[in-house]
Amino acid sequence: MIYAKKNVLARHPANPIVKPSDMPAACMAVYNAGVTKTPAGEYVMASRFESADKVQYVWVLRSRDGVRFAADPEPMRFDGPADAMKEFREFTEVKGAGLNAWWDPRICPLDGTYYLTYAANSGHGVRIGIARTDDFRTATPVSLPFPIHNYDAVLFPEKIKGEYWMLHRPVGQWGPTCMWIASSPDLKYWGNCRPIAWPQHFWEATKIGAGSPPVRTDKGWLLMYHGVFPHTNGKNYSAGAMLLDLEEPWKVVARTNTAVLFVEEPYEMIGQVPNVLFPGALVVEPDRTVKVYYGAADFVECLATGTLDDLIAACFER
Ligand code: BMA
Repeated sequence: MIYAKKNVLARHPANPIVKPSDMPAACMAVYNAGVTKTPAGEYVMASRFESADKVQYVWVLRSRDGVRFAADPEPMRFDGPADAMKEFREFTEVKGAGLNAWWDPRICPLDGTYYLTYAANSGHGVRIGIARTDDFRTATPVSLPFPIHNYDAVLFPEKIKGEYWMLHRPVGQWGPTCMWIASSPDLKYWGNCRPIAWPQHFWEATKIGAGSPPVRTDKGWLLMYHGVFPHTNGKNYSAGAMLLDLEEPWKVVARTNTAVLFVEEPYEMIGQVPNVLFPGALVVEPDRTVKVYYGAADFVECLATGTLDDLIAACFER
C-alpha cells in the first residue's frame, strides 16, 4: 500500500533527550526507559543504564517538563523481605558473573503506588519481574510471574473485573512470537494466559511486544508496541499503537496498519544495536497531547510528541 505522508508523532528537537554523557557515572548506554508523570507534575524516568563493565542497572531521572531530565546520584536499589530478595537475586544474577541483569523497566501507576515490570536474566533465560516503589529510589521485589523466555511485560493501571492484568510476550516456539495477556488476584500468581495480538504486517513480521503500559481512553486501552522486521543485516524495530477493549482487554479494538514511528534519524541507526526504535512509555497530558518515550539504537533515550486524537485515529485508519 502507498500511504500519505503524515506525522502522527513528531520527534522532539532536543533528541536524544538522554545520552550516556548526561549520566553521573561512566555509562555505555542509557535507553529503553519507562516514564510516568506523577500527580504533582513530575516526570520520572526509569532508564536502562549500562555501566562501563556492561552491568545493567535501572537509573532514575526526573524532570519538570518531560524533556530535560536530571539523573539521581545513584541507581535504583532493590530492598525488601529476605525471601523476596533471595528470589530476586537468584533470577537477576548470572551464575559466576554476578551480573545485575534486570532491564527495560516500564512504570505503571497502580493502587496508589508504582509498579515496575522488567526483564530479568539469570543465565537460565529471560523472565519477567515485578517490583513496587513509592519513591523511585528503592524498589521492593513483588514477583517473577512466569518461567523463562518471556518478557516485554506491562501492567494495566487498574483492576478489571476484580483482577490485575498484564500484557506479556512469551517467545514463540512453534508459532509466531506475539503479545499475550494474563490476570492475577494478587500480582504474584498469574493465569488466564492467552495470545491476543499477532504480527500482521511486514514491518512487524518477526515479532511484536508491548511497549508502554496501557492508558485508559474513551476508545479503549491505548498502548504503544514494537514490531520487528528481519533485515539481512539485523533486526529493525519500529513502533505501532494498539487499542484494547476496556472491559475485555484480551480483545483488540484496533491497531495501526503502519508503524507510527520508524527508524529515520542517525541516532536511531547508529548505536550499540543499529536500527532499533523501542517505545517504553506513553504519557497523556491534560490537553490531550501525548509524549512517547523510546530507546534508540540500544544507546540513547528519545521523545516524540503528538495528540491523543491523532494516535487513536491512526489505530482505525485503513
Ligand atoms: C530486545 C530487547 C531490547 C532491545 C532489543 C534490540 O530483545 O533485549 O532490550 O532493545 O532487543 O536489541
